[in-house]
Amino acid sequence: MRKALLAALCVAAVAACSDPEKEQLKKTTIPTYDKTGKLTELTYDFNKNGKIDTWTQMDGARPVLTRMDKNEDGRVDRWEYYDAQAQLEKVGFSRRDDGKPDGWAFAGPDGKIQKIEVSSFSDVNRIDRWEYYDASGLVRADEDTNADGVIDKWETYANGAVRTSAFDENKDGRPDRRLIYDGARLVLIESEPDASGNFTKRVDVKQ
Ligand SMILES: [Ca+2]
Ligand SMILES: [Ca+2]
Ligand SMILES: [Ca+2]
Repeated sequence: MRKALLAALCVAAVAACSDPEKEQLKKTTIPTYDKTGKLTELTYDFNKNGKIDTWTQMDGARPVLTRMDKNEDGRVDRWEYYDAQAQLEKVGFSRRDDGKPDGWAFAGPDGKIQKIEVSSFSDVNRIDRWEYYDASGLVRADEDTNADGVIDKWETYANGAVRTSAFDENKDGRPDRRLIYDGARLVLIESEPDASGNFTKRVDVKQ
């Protein structure tokens, strides 16, 4: 997006574009200013088909939030949030594709996804699932399944498949039961944790 924004910002100055290209860019790059003359929004045609698909909320020269309709179906499907230093902070997406963000991806220093926050309420202030990633992909997910603000489900993943899944069943904030998988196969059920949280009961699942 930074590239798109830069292109948009220097639309008047760019000499490298051909004239029709420049004309189209001019038509789809529409600035909006408030009463004091401060730039508040800038549009852009990201896929260069002549139709505006990107709207960036601006605080003067600083981008705040970019909304994109990448497939141009009339519903926003990508949100880019910038911090006070105009650095990309997180990218929102809509798993339901209903025009509202319900997941937010955070990148690590290498640019790869490090964490995804998910809200089943499509509300950035009501996150109920936290996914953690490393180079191999998803490694861990914590979830608040009953929306009481306390995590009650913990999963670990290996090679894209769930490895362990632990549940808090008596609402004390600690896991009471843990299911161990081998591939997609449930192999072990642990339960009855002692005071320090170690499971005292183990049941092998016979196949
Ligand atoms: Ca477009
Ligand atoms: Ca869309
Ligand atoms: Ca909970």
